[in-house]
Amino acid sequence: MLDKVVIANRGEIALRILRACHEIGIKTVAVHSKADDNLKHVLLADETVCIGPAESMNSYLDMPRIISAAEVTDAVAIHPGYGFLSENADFAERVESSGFTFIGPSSKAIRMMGDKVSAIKLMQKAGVPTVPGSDGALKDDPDENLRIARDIGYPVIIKASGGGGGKGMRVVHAEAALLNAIALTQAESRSAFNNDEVYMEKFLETPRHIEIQVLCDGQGNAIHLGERDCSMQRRHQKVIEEAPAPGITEDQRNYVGQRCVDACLEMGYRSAGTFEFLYQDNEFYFIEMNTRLQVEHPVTEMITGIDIVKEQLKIASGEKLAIKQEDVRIKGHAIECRMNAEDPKTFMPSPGDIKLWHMPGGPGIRIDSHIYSGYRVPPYYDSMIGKIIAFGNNRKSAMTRMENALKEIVVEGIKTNIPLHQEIFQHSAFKNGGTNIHYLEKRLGL
Ligand code: MV4
Repeated sequence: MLDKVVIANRGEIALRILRACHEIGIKTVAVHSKADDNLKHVLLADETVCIGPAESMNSYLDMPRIISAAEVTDAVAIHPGYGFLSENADFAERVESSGFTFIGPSSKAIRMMGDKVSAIKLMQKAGVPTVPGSDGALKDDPDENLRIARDIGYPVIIKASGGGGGKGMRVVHAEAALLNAIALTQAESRSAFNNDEVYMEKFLETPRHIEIQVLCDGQGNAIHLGERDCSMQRRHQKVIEEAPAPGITEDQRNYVGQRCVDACLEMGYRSAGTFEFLYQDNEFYFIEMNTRLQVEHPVTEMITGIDIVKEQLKIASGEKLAIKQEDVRIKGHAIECRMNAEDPKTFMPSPGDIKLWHMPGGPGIRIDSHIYSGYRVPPYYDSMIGKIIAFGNNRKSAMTRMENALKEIVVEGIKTNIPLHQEIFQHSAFKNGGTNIHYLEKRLGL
């Protein structure tokens, strides 16, 4: 097993990684900014290294400082968490070439999936269903591009190959706007991603966002852990996630899950990963792969009983995956609410002193949070302050437990989005399940 791991992140996920390490006897190094010396995982870590000022650019995003911290503490591996450097192929490569283990996929896999055109090509080769589209990057040929769009049928969407997560996309509703939209998206992505490659897809108007979790050891063993529904979102920020996705049958799950496993084996993928799909009219369409641990991983852990972070650590230490696909049993239902330090109406961040922090409990309630009474939420980072996860034998039970848990929460000193969650749990469309990605923004009148 790994001897000592650098946790190159902050907040709840840094604490989640520390807990997994300590559970299996791995020593931890918390690297943190000057604004973060009171973070819960920093107080609990075996060793700590201050790597720079509050600004992420010179701390959590500073590759040499993080690698130096691993060197001075004699750590053997680095866990990047999510966000920050987690999907930066150059970072993974520098970690590898400095002689440390990157707890995640190879830099090669990160690079290939980071390039959306090459990711889609790989998926098609493995039999993963993709969105009808341009079959690769668009060429500098207006007539051909007009023909491709006409064949697909409007509306279409132009996406930057270097984009993802909502950056560098443009919807085109009619032929008259196509060529200009391509040129604009190219120009934007050249300046934003230093890559002007763009591609075209049929624009799906009312999809759900459903993703498949995979675990692979890079030694020929890969499994999927079923799906999560992440459709409840605002401006590409997920608000509520759940697993399994309402209405998805076991046959659908097995089919699309197995195609994802095939893709992992095809590319020799290692560690945890997530295949993002749009789901509309009973069909799955691959859009992107995330090569990191995700915020919403707990809902999958709750319905499978598998500790995804511990599995990442075991895989990184060279162990073979001990779980076979037939051992993966989906039981019950889990829902996660992301707690943010923000105004529930305006969504403006609300950092500050937490005067009182009281979290719910009881059967089926899990809290993943680094917050404690007396902690000050700094203004420099993401406003997520934790996650409430409710598990039940079925969706109704998980929903009831979450509704009751939300009522138990007391946070004083800052504003949170708990009132927003309470409101969403009153919506009959959400109670019924299966709302699409536009539901929340429409319902909020945005
Ligand atoms: C799409 C789409 C509709 N049709 N692609 C946005 C983020 C990036 N991951 C892909 N995105 C989308 N791609 C086609 N062909 C709609 C979106 C989209 C979206 C997807 C998932 C979750 C939230 C979203 C919000 C707006 C648009």
